[in-house]
Parts: sequence; structure tokens; C-alpha cells
Amino acid sequence: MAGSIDDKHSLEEIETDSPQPDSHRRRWIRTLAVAIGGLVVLAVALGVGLGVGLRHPSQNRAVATSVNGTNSTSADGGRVLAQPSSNFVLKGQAAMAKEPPTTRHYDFLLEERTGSPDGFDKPMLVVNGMYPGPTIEVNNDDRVVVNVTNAMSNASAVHWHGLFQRGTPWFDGTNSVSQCGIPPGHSFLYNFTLDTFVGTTWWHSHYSTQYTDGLSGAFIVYNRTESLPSTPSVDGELSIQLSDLYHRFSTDLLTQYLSTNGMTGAGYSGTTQGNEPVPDAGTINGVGQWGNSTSSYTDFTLEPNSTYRLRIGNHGSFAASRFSVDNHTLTVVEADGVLVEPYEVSGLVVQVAQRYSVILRTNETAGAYWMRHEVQQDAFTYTEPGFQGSQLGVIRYGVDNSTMPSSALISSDPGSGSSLPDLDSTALVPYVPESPPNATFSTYMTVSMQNTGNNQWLSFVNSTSWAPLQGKATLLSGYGFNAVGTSQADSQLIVTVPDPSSGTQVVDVYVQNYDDGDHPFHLHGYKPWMLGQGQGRYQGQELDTKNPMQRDTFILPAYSWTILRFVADNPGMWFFHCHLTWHMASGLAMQFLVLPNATTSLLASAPSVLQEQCKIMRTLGQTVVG
Ligand SMILES: [Cu+2]
Repeated sequence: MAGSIDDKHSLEEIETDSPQPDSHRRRWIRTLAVAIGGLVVLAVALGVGLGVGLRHPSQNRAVATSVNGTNSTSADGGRVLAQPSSNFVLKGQAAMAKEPPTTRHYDFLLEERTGSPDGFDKPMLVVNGMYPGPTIEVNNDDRVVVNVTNAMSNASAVHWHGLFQRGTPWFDGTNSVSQCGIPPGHSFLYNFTLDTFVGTTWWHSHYSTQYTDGLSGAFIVYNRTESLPSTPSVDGELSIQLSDLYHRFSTDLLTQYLSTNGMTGAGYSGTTQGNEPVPDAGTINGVGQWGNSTSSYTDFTLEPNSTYRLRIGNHGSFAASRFSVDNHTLTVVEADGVLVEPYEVSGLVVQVAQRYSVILRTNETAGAYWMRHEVQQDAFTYTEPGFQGSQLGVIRYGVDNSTMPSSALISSDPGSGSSLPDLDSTALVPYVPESPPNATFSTYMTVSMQNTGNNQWLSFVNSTSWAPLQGKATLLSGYGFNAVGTSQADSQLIVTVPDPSSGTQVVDVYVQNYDDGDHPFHLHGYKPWMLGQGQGRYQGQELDTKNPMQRDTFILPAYSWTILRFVADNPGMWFFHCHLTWHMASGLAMQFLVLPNATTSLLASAPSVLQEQCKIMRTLGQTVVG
């Protein structure tokens, strides 16, 4: 990917509502032509998809589909396509702020294709033929409309991570919670506003382990009036998407992970049941290096003596990601959409599903530098043969766009050129101080992983190991609405936050992690304050109620307590779960039903396609694990 900063067209975006200035007309026509072409492909794929999905509607279809590319719906060999540079060279806040509020339309075609992000051919699930999928860039006062067409052989759902979905909880895109899955061959129209969310986030499939196979992309919400702390202006913005990479299809891995044999077998040693699948490699913006395939790198050619905002996300499934750029320090200015006091680091570890913005200044000697993604191995419990955790990309400036960094440095990280330590995420301070109100409602939960007999390991929140409903969704099927406190029917642990007699409920969540592993938990619909955390048990330790950090994704460390707080003013059914795909699929999830009366009122205006697709899913009888 040659990332010229002049190349800012977006092939995926069809802006129909805003007037097009003359200077943009040619670009717009080209975009429209591409869009029409895409719609033709989409229509063909939809037709094929309908055939694939509904040929045997009464047949019980297993989710573990073998995807080898031969059953692809595409007419171009079924390979993952090359990326437009606009997917990673962002329009940026300054340019976007000049555009009037508008409705931004996107078409997402979900397909099975063969890709080789690191040179190893593997079955993938991708949007519009690309891995990562299209980057969504919007202003905070825009409306977003995404028409998702499922041309895969399994159902799907697309989640917009970190967004609040205020007033539209059914567009949260969470299988078994906010919808029943988009059946194969069907489309679903997501239509939502951004509420108060601004910053860096991402979208991904929230159906079983599908995003592990490639269904993810960046989602940037620009704050029209934002000014970064200590950074008067930036000259460019880049998307940096980090991920671990598995060569095997995720449903195969999941089946083995949940089996009584576990991840054992040929080539593995020293494993025990319950150990999570270890990835083979990692990627930066969908490109990695593995085995003898070490010559492809994602790259950016930047302007010298300029300031860039790198919007970094870990879109992976299991491993944390360390990011650094040789000979450059990075200044952290945003975490999960929250501006933070500038924090200069040599590198930073991004936990699964977390995001950061860092400032990079191109003020070193003109040249090419490695950017590094070091796949963190802390949680690995066995050795994956051929594992390649050191992944590279290129940032260059003041030189031509073919200049490469020294190959001698590939295996010899020179560091940032400073003695600065890496980011300590617990030391982040919100740039705009805010103190949470006092709590009115408290709930307590434990997180653990248990051998449930015969070496079948499952994950538990309290005494419930979550499993997805089939052809039902908790929000749409009344789960928890008549409950007081906690309910756990059908493996759905739901805490119903009661409607307050007056004012708004403020919820404290006490979580005790009994497990020996760290878990990156994500709360949908909210961005809770992190009031406190510590080893062992909670015994009344003082909480941080003066400007605590707010995050939508945070680590629950091994053998620790964590206390979160959120103002329960967003009606809906909100998933709270470990973002490691293997753990979610083995049950590490619960739900908050917030404002049940207001949610019931809202549901009267939910689109009928939700219930229609639930009915189709019940007819298909498609079973899904996790
Ligand atoms: Cu976990």
C-alpha cells in the first residue's frame, strides 16, 4: 500500500445528501461509477447468496463451514482485493469539519474469500473484498446508514464498537442481543447517529468468532470543534490497524478449543485443555510477514517536519499489540475516544479492542523507518510452530516512496531514541476533567473459567456461561424485562437496572476476576468510569472519583477487583463481555437491561425486519457456538 497523502478519495462512500462542489464533481462521478459497479456485483452476489442461503431452508446448517475459496460468491477468483490507500490515509478532522452535516451511506458486502495477509493462503470473511474492510469516516453530527448484505454461508451482524446507539439499541449489531443475525442472502440496514461519541473506534462482526477471520475495519468519528491538547494542528491523520492473525478458520479453532482434547495434536507440545488458540502471526493494516514471505509491508510516505495523528486500534482476537516507530517518540492524546493529557512514550501496548491516538512528528533525519507491531505473547500457553510475532511496516519522509529502512534493523529494534518508558494505561488522565455522580445502584459479579467436567472448559460470569440464543435476541424477545435484579434464563445473565422513581440511576459494577488471565472487557452502550482496581479482593479501598478515566474497553487483570460506574440513561440491552473471541464464545458475557420501560417504548418504533430475520433464523435452524 503506497500511502500518498494526496490520495484522499474514498471508493466506499456514496454521499447523496450533501451538495457536491464543482471541484469535487469529477471525483464524485468516479465514486458513483464505482458505486454502481459495486451495486451490480452486490446484486449478483445477493442472487447467488440467496441461492446459497435458502436452497435447503429446512436443513439444519452447522456453523463450522469449510471455506476454501471455491464456494466464493465473487466472480474474480475469490481472492481478497488490494486496498485503496484511502482506507488508511484519512481525510482528517480539519478537512471533514468543512463538510456540512450529512447522511453518509455505505454498502457492506460480506463475503468468503481467500486471502494471504502474511503470505499464507487462508480462508477469510471480508467486507467489499478487502481486509481490513472499508474505513468509515464521519463527523459527530452526521447520520450513518450502512446497508449490510450477507453473501456468506452463515448469518452475521455488524457491531459499531463504542458507539452509544442512543434511541436505536437494535442497531448495536450484537448477535443474540440486539438482533438475531442477518441470514445468508439477506440485507440489513443500520441507521444511527453518533450521540456524544467522538474519536477513534472500529466496526466488526459480532457474530460468533467471525471477526477473527477478517470482518473488521476502522470507524473514525471526527469532532467538528476538537482541538488536541498541546497540538495546535495536525498535517495528516493515518489509520493504524493492528491484529493478530490465525492461519486456520476461526470456527475450526473454536471447535477444537471447546473440545475435550483442546489445542493439542500434531506439532503442539506441552498443552492442556482450556488453552486458547495461539495465533500464527500479526498484521499492520492487513499486511504481515510470515515464513519466507517477508517482503510485503504496509507503508506511508509522509511530509517531513510535519505532525501526524496516528489512530491506532487493536482489531485482533487474542493477543495484545505493542506499537512503536523506530527513532521516534509518540505522544498519546486519545484513548477510546477520550482526549487525555499528552503522554510521551517510546511505545504502547494496545489491548484487544482498545484504541489510541498518538502524535508522530516527522522531524528526524529524512529517511525510512520501521514501524513495529510486536504481538504480545504473555497469554500464550503453548508454542505455535512458525509463530512470527514481530511485524513491520514502513514510515518514510523526505525520501522517494521506494526507500526502505535498513534490513539490518529488522531483527534489531533501535528503540525510540529516548529513554521514555512505554505507556502505563492506568496513568492516563482525561484532558477535560469530569467527576462522576454518586451511585444509586450497585451490582456484583465474578469472572472465572471452569472445568465443567470431562475437561470441557467454559467461561462464567457469576454462575452463568453465556451461549447465544438461536433465532432470538434478548432485546427483542423480552428477556429480563419483567425481572427484578438478576435473571439467568437460557444462559442469558441479565442485570435489569430498574427505572428510577426520579432522576437517573447511576450504576456501580463490582467485578472480581477469579481467573489467572487478564481479560479485556467491553461494555456496549456506555463508556464507564474506571473508579478503582487492585489485586486480590475489594475491601473498601478508596475509589478515584475525581476525574477518573473513562474507557469502553479495559483490562480486568488476573486475580483482581475492578469497580466501574456509568450513568444509566441510555435505554437498551447492553452486552458486557470479554473481547477475546475465544472467551466470549466460551461464555464470558452478561447483559445490562437499562430503563426497561423506556426500552419497551422505544421498541415500538424498531424496524420490522428485526423480527422478520429472527423468524428466518428460526426457520433455518442455523446453530452457532459463541
Ligand atoms: Cu477473556
